[in-house]
Amino acid sequence: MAELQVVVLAGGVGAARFLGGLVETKGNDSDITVISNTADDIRLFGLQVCPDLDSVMYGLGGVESSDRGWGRENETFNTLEELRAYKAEPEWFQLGDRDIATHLIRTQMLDAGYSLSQVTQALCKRWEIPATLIPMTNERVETHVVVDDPETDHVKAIHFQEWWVRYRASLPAREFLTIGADVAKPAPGVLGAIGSADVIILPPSNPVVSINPILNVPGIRQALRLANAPIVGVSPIIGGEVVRGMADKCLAAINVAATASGIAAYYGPRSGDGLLDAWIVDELDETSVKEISQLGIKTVATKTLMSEPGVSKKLAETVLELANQVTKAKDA
Ligand code: FO1
Repeated sequence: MAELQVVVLAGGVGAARFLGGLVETKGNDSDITVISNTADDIRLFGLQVCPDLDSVMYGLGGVESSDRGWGRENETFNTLEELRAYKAEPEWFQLGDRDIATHLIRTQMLDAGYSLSQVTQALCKRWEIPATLIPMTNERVETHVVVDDPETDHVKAIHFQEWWVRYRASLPAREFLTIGADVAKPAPGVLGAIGSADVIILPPSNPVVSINPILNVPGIRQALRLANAPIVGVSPIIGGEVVRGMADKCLAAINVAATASGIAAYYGPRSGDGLLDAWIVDELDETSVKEISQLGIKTVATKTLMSEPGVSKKLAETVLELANQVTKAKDA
């Protein structure tokens, strides 16, 4: 039997955890392509840091820090201490010693003329990850957040990482700008993977700053809309609350309710001008199933809290089962 072609759009820790479950359930008889957000990327101390690519790489490599949700396990911070002793800016972002090695190699290869896709492929070789990880684009795209400067009260745009890490999303966001996206091209392999997929998954990632930048790269949203494969999403909300991070602050800025149904409506049904064929909500949000189904999105409720053992595998099974049902219904 031909391998199942699975495409996952990824950003951050929720995607990395989901992918762990997907590999557990389908690792040997599927071909998984992960298209990662790169708009969180930032150059610091001369190093190109790619948080979402690294979350997936470390997560599937089994070396991520599960406490922090980013960076490496068994990490030390000696270089950071030295940088701080020199009063090197910025002081609000932490880089671990092991993690720095990844950024050093990435930056060296980029500066030597390799594309981000080529560099990512080279880095992933070390970890033997059971998926193909590709950046959404090889061009520079960054999320900037428009805020009122707390010092001057003037409006200014700051890098997403400064808003997220330095200010813990406490400055009300007026707008999110995906700088560079309008002139970016999808990285090689992105459109082909979407076109030949059997299943496309939006894992429980932040819709505004993780998934939206991917959709903003010209050609990607359209390829998703035209794909033969069903698109199944997982809600990042549990019991009416964001699971981790500060996604509610991002959603508020674009006037989307931080609820399972608010986010489903934001992505929209594929039968309209949106993306979703199916949507999985947490069992605590079961009351929203009817309302979301009425939008034309096949919806089921199940356990989605992936810090509990076995849940990510079960969730991945539910996603694949739902995709299968959508495909069968379409073919009937
Ligand atoms: N998140 C933090 O809250 N504080 C940090 O100092 C920090 C450093 C960091 C370094 C490398 C990396 O790959 C990720 C890092 N993150 C840190 C996580 C990152 O800010 C994000 O959570 C995302 O970009 C959102 O997905």
